[in-house]
Formats: sequence, C-alpha cells, structure tokens
Amino acid sequence: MPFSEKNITRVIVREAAKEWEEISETDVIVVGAGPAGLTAAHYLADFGFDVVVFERRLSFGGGIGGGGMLFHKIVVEREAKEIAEEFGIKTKEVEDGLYVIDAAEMLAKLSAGAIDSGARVILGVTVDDVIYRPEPLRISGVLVQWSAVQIAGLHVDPLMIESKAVVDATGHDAEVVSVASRKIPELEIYVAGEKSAYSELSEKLVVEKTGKVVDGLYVAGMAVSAVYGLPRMGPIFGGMLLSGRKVAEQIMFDLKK
Ligand code: 48F
Repeated sequence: MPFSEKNITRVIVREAAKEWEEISETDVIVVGAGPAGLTAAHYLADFGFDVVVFERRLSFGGGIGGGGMLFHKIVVEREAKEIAEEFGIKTKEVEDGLYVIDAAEMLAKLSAGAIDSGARVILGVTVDDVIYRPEPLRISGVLVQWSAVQIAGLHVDPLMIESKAVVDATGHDAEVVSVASRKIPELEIYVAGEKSAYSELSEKLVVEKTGKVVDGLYVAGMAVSAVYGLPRMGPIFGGMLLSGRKVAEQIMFDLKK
C-alpha cells in the first residue's frame, strides 16, 4: 500500500484542524486531566454533552501517577469505591472503610473511561484565561495556548473556545478560577488558598463545596480546596472521584434547565 510522507502530514493536520473547528464551540470544557477532571469528563460525556478536556502536560492523571510520595498506591474511602469500580478499577479493603488502588491502574482506567464515554482529551494545551459576558455576568469559554509556547516564553496570541460551562479541575492552584478572580473583579470571587492537611474533614468538605462558582464556571477536585480555603488531604483520592461526579451532575442539572 503506497503512501508517502506528505500523506502522513495531511492526515494529521486535516483531522486535527477538523476537530479544533468542531470544539471551537463545545458544551463543557474541563481544564485538567487529573482524577477530578477525568471523572467529571466521563460522567458529562455519559450524560450526552460534548466534552473537551485540555491538559497542560503530555500525559494523563495529574497527581495520580505519583501515588503517595512515589509509592505506587492510592487510597480511597468506602464512599468512592463504587465510582472506582465503575471505571473497572480494582479495589482492596485493607483497613476498615479504606481501600487501596494501584496508581498506574487508576491512571489508565480513569483516562480510558473518560475517552470511552466520548470525551475528547487534548494534551499539551494550557488554559490561560477565560471569556466573559456581562448582563448576566458569566463565563462563556476559555483561551488556550500550546503549553510548549508558554514554556518557550514566546509572545503568541491564544485561540478561544466558547462553551456553556467550564470546569476548573486544575488541582492545587485553581488556575482558571484564579484568573477569573484576578481579571474580572466584578465577579467578586475570592480565592482563599488551601490549608494544611486534615484528610477526613477535607475529603468531606471538598465534595460539599464542589460546584458552581459563578454562572458558567464550576470547580472540582483539589481546586475546590484552593478556592474555599479547605484543608488538603494527601494521597487519598475518594474526594476527587466524588467531586468529579458531583460537578458533572450539577452541570447536567443546570444545563438541562
Ligand atoms: O493536580 P491534579 O491531579 O488535580 P485533581 O484532579 O487531583 C488532586 C490530586 O491529584 C492530589 C490530591 C488529592 O488527593 O491532593 O493532588 O484535583 O490534576 C490537575 C491537572 O490539571 C493540569 C495539570 O497538569 C494536572 O494534570 N492543569 C493545571 N493547570 C492547567 C492544567 C491549565 N491552566 N491548563 C491545562 N491543564
């Protein structure tokens, strides 16, 4: 079957450009392919939304791969076990109510679960700003840039993607909510910054506080702790899974109204 180099180039450029044209207007943008973002993307896609996940790095999983201080295991509590199992992740109860999961398995299966549900994941793209509209004041999309351009420090204007909802699942820095707070003061968002560790309390509060920050902008996962000044929890990940599912359910409720 003859082909030459030009065909390879054409296929890649044409197919990627086609997808970028489609995603220029999408239902939900999830920022960050960590545990919270991947879980949210899976449920949102299952609910029937067009979902794009932008991930800064060229890899999945955020903090999953590092386990606990590079020990390749992760803990989830009983409340989150069913979500892990829905992704086909094996869990083993090792202490009362605490289950251990292999880090690589969780990383691979959450990623596959999000993609198999129909979410698009685009790696190597950083979200560095938001689109807003007044009256009613709301977030209506994001600005994206190749991570490589940012790392190189090049002055290149980003592209813009419109959406009905944006999920900040960027982890400890809550990057999307932070930029909105800094650049759109009329939103009156105050990012408190996360507190030191109190795992049990944090796991509960992170789920409770997951949800809408302002119209069009939602927060899930560790970013919730950053926004609301909650304690951190360390390498127990049940809250991330529960938070990802909760934000998806809230967006479904809000967008179906
Ligand atoms: O940090 P991360 O894993 O966030 P998470 O889903 O889970 C937190 C846990 O890993 C752990 C913990 C709880 O058990 O304490 O830390 O809340 O994943 C966040 C992902 O977002 C990407 C980043 O590379 C990572 O993969 N990310 C961060 N900022 C941006 C981004 C950005 N501006 N644009 C695109 N991706």
